[in-house]
Amino acid sequence: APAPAAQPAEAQAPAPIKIPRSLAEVDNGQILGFSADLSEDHPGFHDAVYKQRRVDICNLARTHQIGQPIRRIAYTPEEVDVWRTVMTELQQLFPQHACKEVGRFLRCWPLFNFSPDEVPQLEDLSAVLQRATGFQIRPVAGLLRPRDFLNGLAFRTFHSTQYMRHHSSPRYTPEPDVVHEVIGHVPMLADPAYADLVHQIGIASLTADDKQIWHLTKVYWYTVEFGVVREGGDVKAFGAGVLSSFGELQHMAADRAELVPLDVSAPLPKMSYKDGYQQRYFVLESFEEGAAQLKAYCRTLHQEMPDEVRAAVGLL
Ligand code: NLE
Ligand code: FE2
Repeated sequence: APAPAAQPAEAQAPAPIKIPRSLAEVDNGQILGFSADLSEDHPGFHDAVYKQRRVDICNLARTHQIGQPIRRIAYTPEEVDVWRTVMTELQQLFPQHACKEVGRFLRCWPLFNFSPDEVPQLEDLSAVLQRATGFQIRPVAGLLRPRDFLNGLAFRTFHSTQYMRHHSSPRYTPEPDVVHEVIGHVPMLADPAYADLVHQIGIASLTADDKQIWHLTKVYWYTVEFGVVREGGDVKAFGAGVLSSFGELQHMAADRAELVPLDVSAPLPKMSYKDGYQQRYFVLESFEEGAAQLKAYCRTLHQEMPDEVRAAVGLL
C-alpha cells in the first residue's frame, strides 16, 4: 500500500518527475514507514522477538533482486496461528459480505486454495498471478512513497510486505502485512478486468505531478483499499483493507459507517493510517461503473505521456 503523501509545499519549485521506463527504475529503496522500526503505539513495540523477526524479514525484501525468486519464509507456529485465526473468521464472513459478481473477489478466491494451516508464499502467488493477469509480486520492506508504489503498478508489479501482523491483534492492523497483501490484494489481482484497472492507475501515475499523485493516492485508497460495491440491494466489501480485516469487515457489515457515492473527480478526504476503522466508505454503484470512472480520470493524466513511456507499459 502506498503511504500518505506529504502535501506538496506551495512555494517550493517542484522537482522534475523522473519517469521510470522499466521496473528496475522504480525506486523501492525509500521506505516511509511500517517497516522494522515500530512506533510506540504498535502492538509489537515491546516484543523484542517480534521486532527482530521483522528486521530479518524486511532485510530479505531489501536485498531481493528483480527476476530472482521471492525467498520463502518459514513462518513460525505463532505466525501460522495468526493466519489461521484470520482465515477462519474471514471465511465465515466472505459469503455474505465480500463482492462476488463476475470478475471479483469470490470468483478468484478458489484459484488460490488457501489453507488455514499454511501461510501462502509470495513466490507461489506471484506465479499464479503471472499466469492469470501478468501481474507479479515484488517483496518490499514497508510503505513505499506513493509515487513509487503506484509506478510499480504500471509495470504490473504489486509491492507486498512479507511479515506477519502482531499476534495480539489479528482482527485489525493499520499497516499492510502478509495477511493483508495475500487475502486483500492477491485474489483481486487475478481478475483480468480488475488487474487492468489497477494497471491503468499505475500508468496514470507515471507522468503525474505531485498534486496529481496525491489525488491518485487518495483515489486508490478509497477504492482499491477501502471501497465497497453495490451488488443487488447490498453493499459488499471491495477494498483490500476491508477484505483482509475481520474487524473492519464486521464493522462494514454492521452498517454503522456512512456510505458516500464515489466521485473520483471531486476532492477526497485526507487519508490516514491512524484513524482505525473507516467512518465512511465510498461506494461503487457497480464494478463496471466504478472502473469506468477511475479509468476516465486516469486518461486525463495519460495525455502528456511520451510514446516511449506508452510503449514501455504496453499502451502502444
Ligand atoms: N486494516 C487492514 C488489516 O487489518 O488487514 C490492513 C490495512 C492496510 C492498508
Ligand atoms: Fe493494501
